[in-house]
Amino acid sequence: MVEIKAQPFPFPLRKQEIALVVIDMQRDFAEPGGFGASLGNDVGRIARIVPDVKRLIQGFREAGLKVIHTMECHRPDLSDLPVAKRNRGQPSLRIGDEGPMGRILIAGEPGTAILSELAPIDGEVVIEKPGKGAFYATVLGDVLKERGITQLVFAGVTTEVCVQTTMREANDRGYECLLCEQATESYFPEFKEAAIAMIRAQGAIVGWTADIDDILETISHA
Ligand code: C5J
Repeated sequence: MVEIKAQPFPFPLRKQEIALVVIDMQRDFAEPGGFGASLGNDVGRIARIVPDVKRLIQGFREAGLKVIHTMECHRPDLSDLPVAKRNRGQPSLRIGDEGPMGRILIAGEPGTAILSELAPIDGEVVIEKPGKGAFYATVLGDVLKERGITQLVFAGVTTEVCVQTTMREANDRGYECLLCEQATESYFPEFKEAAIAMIRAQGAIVGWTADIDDILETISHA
């Protein structure tokens, strides 16, 4: 059996059944003027992981493996935006408001787009999701089933919000989940560290975590 070196123990790779899920690498979370910045966050932290996320995506593509992208966004008429989500917190701009990159977190707006360096290529699935978890109110579960995917490697942002929520949703649905430590980030370094510790605690209760080079090395030779 081929294994990826991981924590808390090696991840048993089934190459025909694995896909990379890149969560919400959108301008709204990584660039000034977007949703993340409107909440007072240092978006530079997110921009810094772009080269590693790109390397991971490239490695999956070169190994002939599937890459799935997600985007947190809402319909222009806000019909899929719960009032409680729109009203939460005290941001300088709320979801749906006009910002410097268009309407915040609205499908089709420039700021909602995936960062150009990480843009999906033809044939890659893009899941638009109204929630933090990528399974809620989307076709992700059907897409994975149709393609025979049972193992998911995760990258993207933010570690403790959309990445961790989606990993927990996937884990409850029976997927084996592996988080790439260098290809995920939080606005809060201590939250990233805590999320990684929580995920792999108690014998990988939510999933495994691994170094990018160990993942890339193993999938390229499997
Ligand atoms: C947040 C996300 N943090 N993609 N979204 O609101 O993690």
